[in-house]
Amino acid sequence: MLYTDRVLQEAIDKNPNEPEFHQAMTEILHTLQPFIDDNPKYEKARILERLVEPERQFIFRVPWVDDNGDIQVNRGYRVQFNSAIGPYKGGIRFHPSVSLSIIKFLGFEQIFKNSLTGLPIGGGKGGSDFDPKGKSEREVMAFCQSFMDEFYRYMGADQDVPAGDIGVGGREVGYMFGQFKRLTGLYTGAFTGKGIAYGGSLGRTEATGYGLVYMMENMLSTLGTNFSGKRVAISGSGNVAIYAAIKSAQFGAKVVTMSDSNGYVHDPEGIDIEAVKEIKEVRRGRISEYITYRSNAKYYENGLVWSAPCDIALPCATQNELLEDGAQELIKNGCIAVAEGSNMSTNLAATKMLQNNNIFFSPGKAANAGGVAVSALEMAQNSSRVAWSFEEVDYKLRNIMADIYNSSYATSEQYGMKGNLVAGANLAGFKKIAEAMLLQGAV
Ligand code: NDP
Ligand code: 2IT
Repeated sequence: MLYTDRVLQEAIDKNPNEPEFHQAMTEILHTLQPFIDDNPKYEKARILERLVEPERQFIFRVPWVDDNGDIQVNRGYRVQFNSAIGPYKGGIRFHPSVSLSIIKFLGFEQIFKNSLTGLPIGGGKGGSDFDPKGKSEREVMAFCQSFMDEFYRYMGADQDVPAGDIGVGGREVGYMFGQFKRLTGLYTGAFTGKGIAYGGSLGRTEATGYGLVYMMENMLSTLGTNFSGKRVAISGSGNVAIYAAIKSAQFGAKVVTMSDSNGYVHDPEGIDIEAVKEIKEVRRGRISEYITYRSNAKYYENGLVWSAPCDIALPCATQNELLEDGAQELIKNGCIAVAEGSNMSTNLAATKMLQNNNIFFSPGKAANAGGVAVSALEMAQNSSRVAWSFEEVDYKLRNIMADIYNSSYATSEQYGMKGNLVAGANLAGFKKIAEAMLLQGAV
């Protein structure tokens, strides 16, 4: 049995009931096979066995008092997956679907993504099954403070540096950082995605969405084209989706769809992003409200956002949101390129369908790495007590995304899979981590 297959089977057997983690491991370990075959030193050093086992993981109780005076209990998670190249780094997700499996898949992907950025950050992820939707400001604050009452002892600027993800934006980061500071008495860069008023980096809010579009810019350039005049289908209407839409429009494209968990809007004239920002960022409303802003737009409940004709697709909502049926629609409509804003937007079958039909595809760990990359720049600014301009951060981000694209593309070519960015990104990310693990001995 091949080394990768054996490790994968053992990890699946050891961690039953973790389907998302199995999915993420399967994709990565399968693409690592050619490289591992050439380098028996990795098997000898049990690198894969060590990679699939988190360094440690915490599951904790998060009790808080709601506005009726009742006590609510949620479950908190933090998986500190791998610190071979830097302190654990990765977001915190608040969503009712959060489970250990989801946090482990995200943490596992984060190891490779963070390695690809070229910056010194290890991999981790956390979250809770808490649902911020419909909660009052006070309830969200009470929850965030209770989450930190437990988690603060395991994190720190040189230890584990969380940030946002689904359901965790500037507001939640502010409440969590405030509580961390109160509990530890330390004003350090222990969190990223902070407000600009208290140590955040300019450009972090925009970074994931802008970075995603910079990745696509490189992909389109290889295809001999650019964003100008293209129709872009975007899913989601949160942080990543909104800034991907803004940058796509700045590059001359027309964003034709956006969505949330209830449905999607199709505006063939081009989405009015200011309207989406007002609905989502100011009022915390639903995307269905968009049609009150634009009479030409249509709202579809329960429909498949990928059925709207487009040239470029940017899934920016959540895992497994673009499966075989969505891929089929994109192929049918002549889409030329897909880049994942969300982590693991597609499954393996859908990815293969896209690739086999000549749709240029970038996996999330390359395409959405701009967010964590600017988080690492926020850490650098915090530790040197300086603040860079928006232009400086954006310039660095654009270069980092070009570097990630170039190294993923070059690695795919080196291993005879030219243009397969899934293989290229996994291999390029892996090489650096494995090297760091080998140099540090059996730890
Ligand atoms: P937000 O919470 O800001 O937005 C999430 C969006 O996705 C919302 O529109 C939400 O709709 C939708 N969504 C969430 N869960 C589901 C679901 N189960 N089904 C359908 N729609 C859903 O999160 P972000 O924009 O920050 O994150 C989006 C994706 O990008 C995630 O996969 C995240 O891991 C990834 N990512 C985020 C980074 C960041 O810096 N924020 C960095 C790299 C990746 P609704 O409001 O109805 O829930
Ligand atoms: O998935 C991700 O890369 C994030 N949610 C951002 C992580 C970070 O630490 O900025």
